[in-house]
Amino acid sequence: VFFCLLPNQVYRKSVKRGFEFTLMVVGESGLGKSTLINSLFLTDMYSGEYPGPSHRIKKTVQVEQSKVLMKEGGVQLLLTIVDTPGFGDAVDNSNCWQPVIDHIDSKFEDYLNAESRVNRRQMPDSRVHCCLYFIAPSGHGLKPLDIEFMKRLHEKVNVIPLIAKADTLTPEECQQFKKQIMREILEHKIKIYEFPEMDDEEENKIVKTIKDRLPLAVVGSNTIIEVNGKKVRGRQYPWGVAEVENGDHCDFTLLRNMLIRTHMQDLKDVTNNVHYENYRSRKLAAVTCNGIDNNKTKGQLTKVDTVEGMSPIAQMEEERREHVAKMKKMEMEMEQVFEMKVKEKIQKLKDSEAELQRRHEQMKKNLEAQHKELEERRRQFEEERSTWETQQRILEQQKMTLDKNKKKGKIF
Ligand SMILES: Nc1nc2c(ncn2[C@@H]2O[C@H](COP(=O)(O)OP(=O)(O)OP(=O)(O)O)[C@@H](O)[C@H]2O)c(=O)[nH]1
Ligand SMILES: [Mg+2]
Repeated sequence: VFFCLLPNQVYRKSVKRGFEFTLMVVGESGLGKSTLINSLFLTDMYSGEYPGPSHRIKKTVQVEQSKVLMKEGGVQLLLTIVDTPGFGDAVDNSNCWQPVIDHIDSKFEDYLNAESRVNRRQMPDSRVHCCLYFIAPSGHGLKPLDIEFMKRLHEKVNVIPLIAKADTLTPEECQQFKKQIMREILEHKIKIYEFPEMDDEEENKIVKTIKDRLPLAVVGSNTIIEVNGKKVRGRQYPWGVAEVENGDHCDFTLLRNMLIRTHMQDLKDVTNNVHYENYRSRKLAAVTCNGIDNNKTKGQLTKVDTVEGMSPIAQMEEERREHVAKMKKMEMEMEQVFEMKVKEKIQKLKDSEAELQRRHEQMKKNLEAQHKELEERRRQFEEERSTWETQQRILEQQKMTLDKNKKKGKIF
């Protein structure tokens, strides 16, 4: 309902591609995780009475994903909610975080694989962008299991701590409890999600409010109750109603607005730039630090073949030397080929020059021969002509003599 108010630039991008966001809930069993995500985003609600056993939310026994498509003013938000089974109720709670950690890692892995594919234009992002960590409203601070669990999560995902079932604490108790938890988080160096400063002054006020109220205290309910003629989500008690969306009763509305309105993009950015990068470099470290530090890189990280008895540094140095030698050899070969080619070309040019010369000579000779022949024919012709002219002259003279004699009448 609120993400139509996302910053303009983000908004335009989201209109085009739709928005993908994944939210995870983690915490001890029975703290109302499933109920809260239902209250936050899912629509199944029961009006009136408290739902009968068949309608109640069942205990979550495995990691479950549900998707909700939200639309508002043309913007699509595909929200993935990861519900995880609560822990702490088994006799042995060691490794109870494993299914959760595995899920987060597997989503990073999917993304890494998608990234190395050629066509990267339509990359689905199913990485977990935010993890709501539920703390029991005990009033006595964090349990060792909480500390351990959050420490395993904080390098992998944005952790936002919540006080579950805040309606079970009085406002004063709740205040005290919040302070104590923040002290312990600091003391144990648990890195929870840091709310960034915003450009907008209005939003900065919200950020300050959130920071002051951490960990956010929440109440979940799937029941609609009428309060002063208005239908609200709440929990009915003999002494009154705890209203889910009432800012005086808990921080539910603050949490929801923060998630889908003001901080969704930053949660995604931090996931990509910090947690995912960490995952990638851890993977890379497992590949490059193969030999030396197997203790640190055990687990799902893959070990790469090493040369027997060689330290990684020496191996890298060796590889570098091999590479340099290979390049030198290639360079030399290329130079040789080049020289040969140049020689060939020069020879070809020389050949064709000689050929041209030869043809030139031939043509010259031909011309000279033709010239000589013409001269010869000309000379012959001149000779013939002069012979003919001489004959002609003799004939003329003979004729003239004949004519003279005719006139004299001497003949006949
Ligand atoms: N008082 C109170 N009770 C709540 C609240 N939210 C949920 N509950 C109740 O707590 C019980 C457990 O709720 P679930 O939502 O199933 O708890 P969960 O954390 O998902 O439990 P697991 O799946 O076992 O981890 C139910 O009876 C809920 O009605 C709350 O905010 N206040
Ligand atoms: Mg559950």
